[in-house]
Amino acid sequence: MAYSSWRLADKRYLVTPKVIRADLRSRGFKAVPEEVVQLRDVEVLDLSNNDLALLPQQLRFLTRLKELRLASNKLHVLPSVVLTFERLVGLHLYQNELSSLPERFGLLTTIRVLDLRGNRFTAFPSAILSLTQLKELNISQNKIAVVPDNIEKLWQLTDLLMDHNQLSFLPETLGNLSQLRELRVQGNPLACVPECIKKLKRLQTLFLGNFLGLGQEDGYTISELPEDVAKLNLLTVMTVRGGLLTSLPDTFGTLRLKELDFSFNLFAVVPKQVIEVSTLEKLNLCYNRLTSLPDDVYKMQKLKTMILYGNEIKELPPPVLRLSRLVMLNLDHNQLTTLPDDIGKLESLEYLLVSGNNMDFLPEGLCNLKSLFHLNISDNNVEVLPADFGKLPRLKSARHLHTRGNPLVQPPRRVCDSGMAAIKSYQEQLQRAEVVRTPRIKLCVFGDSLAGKTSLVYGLMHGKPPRAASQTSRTRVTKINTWDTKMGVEFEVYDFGGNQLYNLLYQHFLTDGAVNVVTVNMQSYNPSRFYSAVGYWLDLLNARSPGSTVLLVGTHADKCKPEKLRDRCGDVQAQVEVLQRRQLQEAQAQDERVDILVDKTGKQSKPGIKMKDILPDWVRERRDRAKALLENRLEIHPTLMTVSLGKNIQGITELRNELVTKVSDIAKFPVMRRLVPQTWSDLHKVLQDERRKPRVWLTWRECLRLGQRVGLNIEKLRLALDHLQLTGTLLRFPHVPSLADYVFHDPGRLANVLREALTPSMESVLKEGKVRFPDVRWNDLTDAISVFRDMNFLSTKLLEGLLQPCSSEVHDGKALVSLLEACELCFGVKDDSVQEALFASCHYFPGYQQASQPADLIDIWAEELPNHQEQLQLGCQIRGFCPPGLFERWSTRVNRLVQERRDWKDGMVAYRGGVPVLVERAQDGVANVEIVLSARGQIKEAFRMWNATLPLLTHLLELLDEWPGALYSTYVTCAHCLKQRLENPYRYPEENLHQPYVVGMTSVRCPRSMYKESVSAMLVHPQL
Ligand SMILES: Nc1nc2c(ncn2[C@@H]2O[C@H](COP(=O)(O)OP(=O)(O)OP(=O)(O)O)[C@@H](O)[C@H]2O)c(=O)[nH]1
Ligand SMILES: [Mg+2]
Repeated sequence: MAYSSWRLADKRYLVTPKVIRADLRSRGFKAVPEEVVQLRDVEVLDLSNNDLALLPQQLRFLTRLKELRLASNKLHVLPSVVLTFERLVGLHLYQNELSSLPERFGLLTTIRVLDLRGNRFTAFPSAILSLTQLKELNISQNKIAVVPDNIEKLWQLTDLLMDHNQLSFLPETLGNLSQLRELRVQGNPLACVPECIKKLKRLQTLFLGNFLGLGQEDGYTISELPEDVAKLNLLTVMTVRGGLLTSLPDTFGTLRLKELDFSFNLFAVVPKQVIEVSTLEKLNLCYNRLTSLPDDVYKMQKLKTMILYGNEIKELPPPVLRLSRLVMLNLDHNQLTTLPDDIGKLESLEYLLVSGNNMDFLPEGLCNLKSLFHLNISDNNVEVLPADFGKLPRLKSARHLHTRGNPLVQPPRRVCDSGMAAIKSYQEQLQRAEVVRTPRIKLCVFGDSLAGKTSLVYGLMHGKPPRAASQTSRTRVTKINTWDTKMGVEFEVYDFGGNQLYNLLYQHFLTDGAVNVVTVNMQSYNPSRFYSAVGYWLDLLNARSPGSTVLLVGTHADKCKPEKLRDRCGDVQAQVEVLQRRQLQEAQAQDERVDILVDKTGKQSKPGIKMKDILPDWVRERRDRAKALLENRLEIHPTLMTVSLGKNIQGITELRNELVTKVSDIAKFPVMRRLVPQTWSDLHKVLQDERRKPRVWLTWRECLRLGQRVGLNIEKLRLALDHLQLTGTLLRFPHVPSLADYVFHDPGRLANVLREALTPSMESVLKEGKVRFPDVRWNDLTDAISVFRDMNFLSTKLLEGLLQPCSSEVHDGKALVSLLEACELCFGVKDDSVQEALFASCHYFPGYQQASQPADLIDIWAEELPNHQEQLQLGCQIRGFCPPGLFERWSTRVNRLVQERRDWKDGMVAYRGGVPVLVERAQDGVANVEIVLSARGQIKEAFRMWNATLPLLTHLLELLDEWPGALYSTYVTCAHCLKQRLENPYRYPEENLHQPYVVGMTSVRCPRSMYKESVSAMLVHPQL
């Protein structure tokens, strides 16, 4: 019977004297109460945590006593009555002031457990050595300097705990304690790992190291572990805290440890031997010098606890996310700036501690940690919690969420402090709210140079013609204005410059969902100029966003006589009709071609399976694209509206009304909804605020952060950004790999950067040379300009200088150059042999190149195909209209895939994988463009030739994908015809490109030779 609720006032114990266990802890006893003597049956007497300095002699009547607990009292000497307990098995004397034990103590030979922790022993009490039954001895936290040799007399010891003493060595005889399961000698000034431990074959737990654990360091000395450690094959727990370890013996990985603590050592990487310990469940590497985690960390598949606080880890690499059993991850006080997006993969994670890092952002993925129970993000720079944070299913209690020391604004601090329920309801409320807003829509104004675009925009916005020349000076790239019509809609007007050079850039500014105006100067119009003045823009729009709405506007009406104006308007309209018919026919023809392709490639339909289900993916994509194009025709307003913006203004009111009517169709312009989620409207506001800062773009991560601030999770953020893209307020390119990280929240700034690069003003460079390039000599500057003019290589330093007007602290010249590279306008070329900084690094802009094919190509590409070689030729035919800038952008994109390239306006020769490759662009007929890629080599090199050409073609097709209205097909030219130099060589259609070569394929007959000759299948079907 236990008697733990004893109150002295209540003397019931006298009535029930059969007390076996008496719990008299923490009663403030200065002396043992007399009544205790009467507990004759007591076997366990716990008097811990009182103020006892003595025990009464009468206690000797407690003759059944087996366990006496006297911890945390004031004993200076062992009370002599203790020596009378002949049955004593356990004696707990820890936290007293004992400094010695009487010799007679050795007579208590029944003792098995003796705890003398935290006393004042300066020498090992020799009386203990007589306790031959002793199994567990704890003499930690004393000042013992020597363990006697005859410790081996305690041959039954299983647990020997001697942490935090002053032992500088251990006797060899300790190795004879063959029953020892646990040995702790942590916090002693041991110079090395004691030799004797290798003999302790039964050892399961070993604590070494010099760390005192109280913020004190006692001269770390253990700098290596002996090879022998690996022989302790029953060892499951090992601690070497506070050493100088940087590496481990090779055999360490063979240990079958479950817990390993190497905290406070000097490891700079997680040793591979630790990762090899596949049984490990708990790993503590806190306060080492880790800066990262190795990729094979995932191999520790049993790991449940990983403690890494106090290192210098900057990021969590993806392999960590494969530790599927991880329950506790402690990364407090490292240098993390964020957590991986897919941290949610750690399905078992319950404890995540990341306080004291540099995180200013938490990924949405955090909300997928479905087991998360405890989170500490204190002392970071987090302003915003992920939008679904409140939905974390197990993180319910405020006690387990620590957010202090963060500048939280969303949800605000007071909400965060109120706990998860408050956070959840705050976030839900945010999602539900909607606001009424004036809708905004993107309006693009196109037209020839000087067609009157800027004047028209001015007229629309101000209701009067522009007076000052400065109001209509030549538009460079695009100028963006917000125009409030006061008729329930605002337009974000993109007024494009008419200069042909800017054609390269349209792909960055044209997006779906805009309303478009094509202006034509009626004063200078004549029928032969139709295509450049009007047709080109209609083809451009049809290629980029088929189905978009277009209004045609004739400007300079005041400069035309009425009948001339009527004739010219009539001609424009008639030619527009012809062009639309042509576009329709092309779309139909494409559809028919794809139908044939579907027939050819669709496998035999089986009963119950529709043909479309068994088409190859690429054919299905082609078919969907052709059908979509057929359905989405440009919607061109039937009459050409004329305006005058001379001295008097005319036609503007009608045009304004027409524009407002056009966009009021909500089915066609869904952005016209007046009611939008509050969060979208808030996002718009914060993005507008960002425009005040000198930034050209936001990174995707910054955008996620802003999204979180207004309560948008990643999916909803994407929807909101799509909406803002439709309204013309921002631009982003999630499908262009190099640009996926950029969000252009202020497209005008992007236009400025592109303008500086594309129409570089060398005059201003020369004029401001001293200011912009203080460390460049005048002559070098003029040389660099000549190199650019003659060879199109623009010194990177010069380019950075050109971009200076757009640069800021946030985006310096280098960052802006990277932006140009990401826009695929140019690529860097380095020449290591050149010393001068001005010439060592250059940028090449394919868009500037005007030179024709150089005469001296023969060295690389002989005019005639050498006899022993074959030519593999792949082609892409783009019909009707070729997207502007396509070839130039492709040329930039493939730069990293080729070596030793030489370029001219319509081509390039280079090596890829040692194979020479020739690429040529040719205009075929009026509007068809062919891009042809050829490689040469022997037939046995067919694999290399495919590898040299096919990836280049794939990149071209990827770029074409951005133009849903572009019509194209690919082919493989017959190598037989090429070899024979036949005119109009046969083209094997594109399905061949999708049918890889397999060994055993027979050769392919050449149709041009009336099927008499043949060509190796290796040159028709790709070798992959
Ligand atoms: N009389 C008359 N002059 C016009 C009209 N529209 C434009 N202009 C003049 O034509 C010139 C060119 O006009 P802009 O509006 O700058 O032409 P733009 O199309 O913007 O030119 P870029 O931006 O260089 O491509 C200016 O001098 C205008 O004043 C018009 O309807 N009547
Ligand atoms: Mg203009």
